[in-house]
Amino acid sequence: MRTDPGRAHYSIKAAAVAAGLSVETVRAWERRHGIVNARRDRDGHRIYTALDVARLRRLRLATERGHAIGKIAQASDAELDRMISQPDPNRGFSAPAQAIAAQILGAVERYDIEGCDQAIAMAFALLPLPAVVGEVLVPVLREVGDRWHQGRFTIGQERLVSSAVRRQTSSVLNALNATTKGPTIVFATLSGELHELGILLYAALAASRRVRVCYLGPDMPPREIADFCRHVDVVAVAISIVMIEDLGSALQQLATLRECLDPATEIWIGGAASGYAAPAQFPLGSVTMSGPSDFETRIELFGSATR
Ligand code: B12
Repeated sequence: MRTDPGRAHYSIKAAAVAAGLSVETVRAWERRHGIVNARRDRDGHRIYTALDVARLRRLRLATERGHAIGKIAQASDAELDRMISQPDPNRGFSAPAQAIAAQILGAVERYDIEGCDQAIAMAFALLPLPAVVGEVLVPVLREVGDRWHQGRFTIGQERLVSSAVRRQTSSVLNALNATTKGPTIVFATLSGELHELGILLYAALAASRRVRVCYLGPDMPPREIADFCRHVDVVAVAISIVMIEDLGSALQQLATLRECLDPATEIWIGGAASGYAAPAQFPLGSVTMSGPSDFETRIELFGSATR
């Protein structure tokens, strides 16, 4: 099953929420800058396609990087993607986060297992969870990956840090999840995708927002995920796609997942490789998330619908 990206099916409210904007902003951008050409339904209300939503989201991300909407309103999607992929000049990580990240990397350089564990524990103890994820662990994991790729870190050093991150994030997730009841979001990666830390960190973020989380982990066949969801009160399945080479397989598996899941269950998709697929390649009922702000918006919506 495939999304028809040209089919208009979002109201202005749904489109604004999905793009991370307010309805007023969408209206003002349309009026002043003609950003998308929304069609009208029989009652005269604006309706938006998945392509419109993707464009609105790109425009939002570019404006968050300091580009004036008037200057970028007519930019192509490829130009907007280039703007979005530049390092964010407004995003200064806090000094404590930077110091802890440096401490973790120093410990890994020295093969200091306890030092690495202590520095990660310090991040969880001292910083709010979004900062632990966004300012410490993700940058550290990316740096470790780059050093491994350049031959400056061994596989053992990569394992040292990734297993410490997995252990400590899992225990934070379990503690947060212990008292939360209600509809659940399932987190997993598909068959063949072994990179689980992105989805684990996002599971912890969701649990910290008082959402019940079920973490199934990596390498899950789509039919098994769907089977699990039939036994639990699941509202969304969050999937991470990291390996670009495996994107084709991931898209096929997502189609299978969609076929087997209850149509009301959303599929949330993130991870480094997910941005390489066009919106039309994802099945109907999927929500692609380019970063923490999309995720937080969705969690907020989900929370307000179930509270
Ligand atoms: C740890 C690691 C591993 C571990 C994973 C252990 C584990 N338990 O997860 C192991 C050893 C298994 C591994 C194996 C491999 N790896 Co590796 N690995 C990494 C490393 C260092 C960290 C991965 C990670 O956790 N990243 C940090 C996460 C937190 O970032 P992220 O995935 O981009 O996700 C972010 C967002 O996208 C978001 N997110 C992610 N998912 C989702 C989902 C939703 C719904 C939402 C809302 C958000 C979201 O969360 C994150 C925070 O913003 C990366 C380096 C890197 N740059 O990431 C390489 C890296 C991903 N690996 C790489 C490679 C090449 C491999 C191997 C092929 C190596 C090999 N020759 O065997 C295998 C492939 C295994 C497989 N089939 O999956 C490459 C991938 C390049 C590519 N082609 O895409 C990287 C980038 C390293 C590099 N610089 O070359 N790896």
